[in-house]
Amino acid sequence: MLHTMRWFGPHDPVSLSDIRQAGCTGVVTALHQLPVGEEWPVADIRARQQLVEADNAAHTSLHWAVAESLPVHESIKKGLPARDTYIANYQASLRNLAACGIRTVCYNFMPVLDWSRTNVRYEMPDGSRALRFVWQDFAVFDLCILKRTGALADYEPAVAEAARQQFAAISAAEIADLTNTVLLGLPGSEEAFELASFQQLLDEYADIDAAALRANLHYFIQQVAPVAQEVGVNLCIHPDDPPYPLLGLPRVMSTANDVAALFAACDVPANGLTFCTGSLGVRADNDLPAMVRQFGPRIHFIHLRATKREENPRNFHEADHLAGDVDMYAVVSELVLEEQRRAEQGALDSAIPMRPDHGHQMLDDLKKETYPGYSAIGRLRGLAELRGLEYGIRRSLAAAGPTIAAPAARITY
Ligand code: DNO
Ligand code: MN
Repeated sequence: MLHTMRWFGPHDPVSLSDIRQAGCTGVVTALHQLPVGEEWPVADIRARQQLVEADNAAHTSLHWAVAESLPVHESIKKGLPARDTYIANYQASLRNLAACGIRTVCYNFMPVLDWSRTNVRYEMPDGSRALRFVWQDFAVFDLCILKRTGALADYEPAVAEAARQQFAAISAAEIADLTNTVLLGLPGSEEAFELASFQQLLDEYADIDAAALRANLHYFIQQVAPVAQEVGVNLCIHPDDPPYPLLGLPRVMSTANDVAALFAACDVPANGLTFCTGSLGVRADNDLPAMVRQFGPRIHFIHLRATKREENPRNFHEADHLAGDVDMYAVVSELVLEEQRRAEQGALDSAIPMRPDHGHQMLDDLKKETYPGYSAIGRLRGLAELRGLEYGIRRSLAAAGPTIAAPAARITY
């Protein structure tokens, strides 16, 4: 695997030097400063690339390996007439990224909100802080703060009642905190929202059910994947996070069937997947090692983290990277085997870019302002554990003998 970390650009409190010292050679970044839907000009891409590479003469080399995310404009998700203009911009951005040598592009197709949590400071038993999603807390936001039209139908009566009681008992500060966590957006989300105008954004999806959203996704991929294929870019959709509908909005990238339908809609290798174990692993009915076997050649990017479901199966928190519900040994073994198959088939570069997706806020970072999920030390710990796991798997596969070809060593210690 190509070890990478996300970098939010010059304002990120985690520096490129930190990322290099964590053991990465790849950087995952995006032109967050550009409005969603605009073409990414070559000059802006090059400028970001130069920042990433600025210190390479003096130190080990870093390069911009993955664009995450090249966001999809809401007009495309809603299937509005304006979508064709935004799709043309998207195609132009893909060509521009390819011209700069950036060949992996991640996106998602979640309506309105990107990833969602209800708590970004959940205390773990060891004192570190994790991200957590609690269905009842989300109901507090939805039913009592936002007061969304039709929300009641989405919650079990007992959850709705408990949410009302909880709302009556919490402080104004806690209400503000929950509102900000949901609406102001988590790192990487391209937009922040205001409570007063939020219902309007949801209303625009009133006539868009899962089938309509899926049709809009398939229309999009049929326009952009052939361009990606032509210019040598691997597109990779990020799964829904969490992988079930929120706020009455449909979600169509949560299961193996969703992925298979996307691939069938435009059957070119460039139409691929970001294999995010933390997102897919929230659903007990997703068999992750089997999904790696099913979609192997189409996995163009990997996010590794572990989520732990709680008593209410819709609740989860982000556990230590190897410690959640997903069998990370099995998943990483399948991914290593996929890379071996690529090497055996003569792929020039069989290493799939991988990043530790989030980490706990811990040690010195507890005293710092950090982007939730993206502090340095927790991700460094996660990457170190994952590299160790990968290394052990590679060594034991090599020791198993010539029936399984050992790939060229990717990790040097
Ligand atoms: C969730 C987060 C998100 C994700 C984007 C991809 O797992 O890492 O920022 O990367 O939604 O488009
Ligand atoms: Mn992810």
